[in-house]
Amino acid sequence: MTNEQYYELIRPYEDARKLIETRLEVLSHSLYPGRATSQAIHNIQSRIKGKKSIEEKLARKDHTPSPANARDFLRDIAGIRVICYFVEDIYSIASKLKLQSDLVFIKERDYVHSPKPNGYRSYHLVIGAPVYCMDTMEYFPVEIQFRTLAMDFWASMEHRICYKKIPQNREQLAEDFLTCSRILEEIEARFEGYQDSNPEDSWENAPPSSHV
Ligand code: 0O2
Repeated sequence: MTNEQYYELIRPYEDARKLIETRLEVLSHSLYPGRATSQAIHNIQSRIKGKKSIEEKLARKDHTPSPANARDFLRDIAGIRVICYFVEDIYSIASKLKLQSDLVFIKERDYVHSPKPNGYRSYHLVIGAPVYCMDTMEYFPVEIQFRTLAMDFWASMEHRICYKKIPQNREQLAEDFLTCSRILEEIEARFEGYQDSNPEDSWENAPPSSHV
């Protein structure tokens, strides 16, 4: 794939990425009306897959690295990572996004309910976003990875240290990462218990004359 072909390939994916990111931002501050300071999302990161990374992924899937194959076989050229506070936020946002009638559902993988054997937890949703160009419209896939802060901490460290690598003392490391994943899940559940213990900004508890 030449550089020119790559830049032409990614243009509509960039438009699709922006569209979905804006939808997520709006959902984040409108999801819990009445909880003035409680946004569901801690932060959003996004990226367009680089040329080398596209070519390597196509090679791993036994396809030649052409723009046509990238369009046909890759669903994560546009990627968004949504870091939430609580597991409940992940499902609330994802379900609201799936209800938006101009978007199309492509696929999901729920590694929160069913973690991968290595301890990886995340909820992946691939959504088709409409991109209009002159008289035509086409859907482009955007992969959204929903994680809590704890899931993201684990996945970022695992990506850095183990993912797609063959580190020394591999078995011990795998065991340690699995243990850490479980510990983080427990810590996350503990924080979930504190979730409703600070209701000072809830409308229900505000005195009649207060202004927020
Ligand atoms: P990178 O380097 O992050 O871009 P696919 O592989 O996308 O064709 P599949 O099976 O649907 O097909 O993928 P899945 O399971 O939804 O995973 C896709 C992405 O999730 C990966 O992208 C990673 O970003 C992340 N992921 C999946 N498993 C793990 C894991 O065990 N550890 C970590 N840290 N991340 C994981 P890429 O393209 O593989 O990698």
